[in-house]
Amino acid sequence: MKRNNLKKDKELFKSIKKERKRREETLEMIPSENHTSPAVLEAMSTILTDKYAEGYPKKRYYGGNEYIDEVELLAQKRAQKLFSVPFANVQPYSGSPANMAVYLACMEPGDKVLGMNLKDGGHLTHGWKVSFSGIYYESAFYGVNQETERIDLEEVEKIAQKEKPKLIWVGGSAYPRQFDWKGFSKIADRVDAFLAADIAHIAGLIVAEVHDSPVEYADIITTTTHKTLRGPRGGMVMVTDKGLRRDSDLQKKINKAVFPGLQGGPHEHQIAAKAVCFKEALEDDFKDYGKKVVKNNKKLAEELKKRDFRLITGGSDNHLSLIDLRNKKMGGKEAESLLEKAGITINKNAIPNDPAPPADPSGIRLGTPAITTRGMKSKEMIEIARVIDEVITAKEVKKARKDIEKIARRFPLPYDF
Ligand code: DSN
Repeated sequence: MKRNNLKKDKELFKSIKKERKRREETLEMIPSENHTSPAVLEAMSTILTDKYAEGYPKKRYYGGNEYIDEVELLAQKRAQKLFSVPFANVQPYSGSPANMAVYLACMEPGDKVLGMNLKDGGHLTHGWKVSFSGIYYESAFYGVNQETERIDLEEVEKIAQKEKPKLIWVGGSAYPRQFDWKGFSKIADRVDAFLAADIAHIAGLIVAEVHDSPVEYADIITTTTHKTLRGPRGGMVMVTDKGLRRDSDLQKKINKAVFPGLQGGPHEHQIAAKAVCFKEALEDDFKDYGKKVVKNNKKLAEELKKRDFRLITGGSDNHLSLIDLRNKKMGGKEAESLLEKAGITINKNAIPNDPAPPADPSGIRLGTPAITTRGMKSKEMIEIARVIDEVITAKEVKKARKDIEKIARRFPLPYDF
C-alpha cells in the first residue's frame, strides 16, 4: 500500500516510518505480539470504519447495515468453524472487554471469581484487585506450586471447595506450560462454577493443534485475535456446547453483556479484519506456522539452558519462556533495557514467588510468535540465544545490535508498510 494520503501528514508519518524501521532492524520477542498479514492490515483500513451498527446482524439500531451484517456474520461463521463452537460474539474491542462480558453475563457484583494469581502468570482481569474484576467482584486465587512452578490441581480443588466461586478462569499471560482443561472442568463441575478459558495467548497454538483445546471442557472461551492468532488487535467471546448445557441462555447473556452492556457501536473494520484472520487461520499453512512457533521456542529455550539460564518450570510447552535472572545478577528491568538496545524486544516479568517489586522484577518473558512469522528457524534461535547471553552476561550491546540487525534484515516483514 502506498499510503499517499497519510504521507501528507508529515509529522505523524515520520513516527510511523520510524516504527517500521525499528521493526525491520530488530526482533519482536514479546510473546503477546505478532506481525499481521497485509490482508488483515488492508481490512483494518477499509470504509467499514465509518459505519455505526449497534446491535447484531439483522437486529441493528441503525439503517444501512445490509453489507455490514454480511461481514459480521462471515466473521462469526469462520470463528465457529475455526474453534468448533456453536456461538461466537466477535464484537469485543479487545481481550479485557471480552473478559468483562463474561462477568456481566454470569455474575452479580460481589459474586466470587477464582483466577490464577497475576504474580504466577495470570491476567489482571481474572480478579486482580486493581482491575474492574477485583473491584466489583470478590476474588480468590490459585497459583503455581513452589517447587514445580506448575499449576497444582489438588491445590486448585482445595481453594475452589473453600471459596465456592461462581466463575473460574483458566489461562494466563506468562505460563509456559499446557493448561489441563479437563482437570479444571472437573473442579468447576464439582463446585458448580462456570469455567472460562482465556486462550488469548495460545489461540493460534490451539488452532495448530500444538496445544489442547478447551472446547470440550470450558463453558465459555475468550480470546484476543492479535497474539498467536495473528489477526487484528481485538477480542472475542465463544460459548461451547457444554456452556449451553449449563445455561441454555448463555449466548443471549453474552450478547447482551457485550452490547448494550459494555460497548456501543462495534468496530466493523476490525471485525472484517478478524474475518480475514480466521480465514487465514483455517488454512493448512497456519497449522504449520503454529507448530514452528512452538518448535522455535523449544529450541531457543534449550539453547538458553545450555548457557545457564534458569527457565521457570525447566522449559516450555508453548510459545513463551519465563526466565529467572537471579543467577545472572541482573534484574528484569536492566535486561529489558539492554536487550532493547541490542535490538531484541522482550519484557521484564515477575517470576513465581518473586522477591523483587513489579517495577523491577527478577525475570524476563520472551517468545517466538513474531520471529516465526518472519520465517526464522532453529539456526536463528541458536544465534539469538548466543546474543541474549552476550548481552546479559557481558552487557555487550554494540556488537549484539549489529548481529541482530543482520538476522532481522535476512527476514523481511510480511507487510509492505
Ligand atoms: N498484555 C498482554 C500480554 O502481554 O500478555 C496480556 O493482556
